[in-house]
Amino acid sequence: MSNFPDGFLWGGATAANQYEGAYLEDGKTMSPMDILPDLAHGRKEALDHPIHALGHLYDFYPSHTSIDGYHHWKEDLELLAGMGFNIYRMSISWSRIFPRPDMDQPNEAGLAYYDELIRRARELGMQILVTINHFDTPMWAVKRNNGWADRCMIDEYLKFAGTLFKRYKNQVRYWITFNEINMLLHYPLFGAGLDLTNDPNPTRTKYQAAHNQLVASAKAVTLGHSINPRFMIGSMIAGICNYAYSSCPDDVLAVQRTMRESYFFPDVQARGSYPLYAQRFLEKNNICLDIAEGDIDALRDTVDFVSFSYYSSGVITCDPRIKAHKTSANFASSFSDAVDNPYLSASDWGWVIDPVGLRITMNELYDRYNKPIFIAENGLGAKDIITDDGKVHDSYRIDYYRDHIEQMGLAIQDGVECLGYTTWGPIDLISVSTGQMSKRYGFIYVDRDDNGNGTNERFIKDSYLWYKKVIASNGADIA
Ligand code: BGP
Repeated sequence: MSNFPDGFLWGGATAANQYEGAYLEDGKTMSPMDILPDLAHGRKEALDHPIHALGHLYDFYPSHTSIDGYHHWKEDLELLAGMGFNIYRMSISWSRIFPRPDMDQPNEAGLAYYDELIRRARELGMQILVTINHFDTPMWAVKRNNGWADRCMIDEYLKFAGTLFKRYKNQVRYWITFNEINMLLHYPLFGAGLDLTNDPNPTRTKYQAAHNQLVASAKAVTLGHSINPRFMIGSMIAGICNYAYSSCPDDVLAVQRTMRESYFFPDVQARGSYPLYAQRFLEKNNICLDIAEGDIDALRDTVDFVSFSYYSSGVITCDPRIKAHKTSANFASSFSDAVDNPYLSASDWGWVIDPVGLRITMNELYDRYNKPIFIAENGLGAKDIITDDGKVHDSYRIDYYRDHIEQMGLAIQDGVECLGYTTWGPIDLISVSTGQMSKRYGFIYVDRDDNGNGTNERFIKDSYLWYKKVIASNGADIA
C-alpha cells in the first residue's frame, strides 16, 4: 500500500549553473560558478575572494561546459520522462536572460532555450518547478554593487522574476524564489553574490543581503499571484536536522540557536514578519539594517509552500573536549560546531546519512508553518564505477533512496502535507561544493571526469530502473 497521496509529485532537480555549461553562449554572461576552479585547485579561496578570483586564470573551470545540458536537454528530458517523472525542478540562469544590469528588455536568445525546454517537458507529462535564483546572482552584480548587499537587486530580481512569470504563466505552476536561502550565511557568493574580502562587518552585510532577498521574495509572491493566482510560490532552505549531543540543557539550547539561524528565513517568508529572536540577535550584534519604508508591509505576503533540501544531520555540543572530534567533512558540521554521530554512517564525502532526520525535518517544518511542504532536493553523492558494457551497479544509491522514501512516507502518515519530492541530480552534474564530476548523484551516468575529459554520453544506472518502479507504484514498491 502506498503512503503517498494521489497526484504526489515525483521527480528530480537540477540547476542551470551545474547542468547547462555553454557559459557564454547566446549572449549569456558569467555566473559565480563560472569563475571557480574545482576544490583541488583553489575553489574555497576563490569562493571567499571572488573579485580576486575573477582576475586570476585557472587551468580549468568545471562549469564552463559542465555536462553540456544546453545541447543535450532533449535527450535528457526523454530520459527523465522515461522514469515516469511528473515534475522536473530546474532553474533559469539569470545572466542568460539579463546578461547586463539595467536592461529594459530580456535576452530573447536566452529565453528561447527555456521556451523549448519547458514546452517539451510539458509535452512529456512533467510539471515544472522553476527555481528563480539557484546560487546564480550574475557576476555583473557581484562586480557592480557587491550583489545583494545593495537593495538595487530587489528591482533587478523582480524584473527577472516578472519576465519569467509572464512568459511561463500557462506552462509553469510551481516556483521557488531562492534556492537554499539560508546558505547565504555560509556561502555568501553563491547565496547572495557577496565578496566580503575587506568587509569590516561581514555579519551585517550578510543580514542586509538576507533582508533584501526576503523583501524580493515577498514581492515576487505578490507579483506572481497578480499574474496568475494559481501559481504556487514557495520558500526553500537547506534543511539540516540537528541533535543535541547530550541531555545537558546547554546542548539543547545550542541546537535551538543553530536551528534558528536557518528558520529565520522561512519564519519571515511563511509567517510574514521578522521573528523577535532575530530582532534581538541583530540588536545584540549592533546591527542596524537598512530597512526602507514599505519593506515590512511587503514581507506580509507569505509563500504558498515551504520547501527544503535534505542531505544530512548534525550533532551539537557545547563541550569543548567533545568538539575536538568535529566531523569536518559533514555538510551539517561544516556550518556549525557539529560533531560525530556514533549511530550513523556517512557518504564517500563524509556527509552523514540519516533517513529518520528527513521524517523529523518534515514534521518540524509542517508543525511550524502549517503550510504544504515540498522536498526540493535529496540524494547521495557517491563514486560510481561504470562497467565495460556501460552499466552502473549503484545499489548503495538505491539503499539511500529506499530509506529516505520510506521515512518520507511515514512523515506523511504522521500527518504532514507533502506536495512532492525532487531528488537532487537525477543526472550526474557538477558538484556545487567541490566542482567535481566524480561526486555523482544521478540515476543517469554522464561520461565526463573531473578534468573535463569524456564524451558526455549518457548511461542509465541500476537506480534509474528502481526509481521508475517507485514512481509507477506511487511509492508503494520500494523493494
Ligand atoms: C545543495 C544545492 C545543490 C546541490 C546539492 C549537492 O546545497 O542546492 O545545487 O549541488 O547541494 O551539493 P554538492 O553538489 O556540493 O554535492
